[in-house]
Amino acid sequence: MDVFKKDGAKLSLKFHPATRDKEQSMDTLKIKGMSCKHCVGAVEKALEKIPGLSQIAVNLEAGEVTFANNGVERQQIRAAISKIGFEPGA
Ligand SMILES: [Cu+2]
Repeated sequence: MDVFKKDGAKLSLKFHPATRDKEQSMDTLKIKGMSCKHCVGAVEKALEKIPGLSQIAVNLEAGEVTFANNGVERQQIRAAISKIGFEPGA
């Protein structure tokens, strides 16, 4: 988590294969259909179950979720959102 507070540190990790599993990138995904904090909670819960995702933050106003992704296929994330009744963006 601290890694993302220091740009220099994040960059240097990329050049060290041994630290690869600590390497993460922040992703954003649009989500249609969220209307209240319960929707937000449902999306957060669904994504927290996926190993490799962390720092999950849903923005209701923007209709999107931001997360740190350590190697999870985008399609898998979209499927988890569809499964609970929301419409993920591309
Ligand atoms: Cu709701």
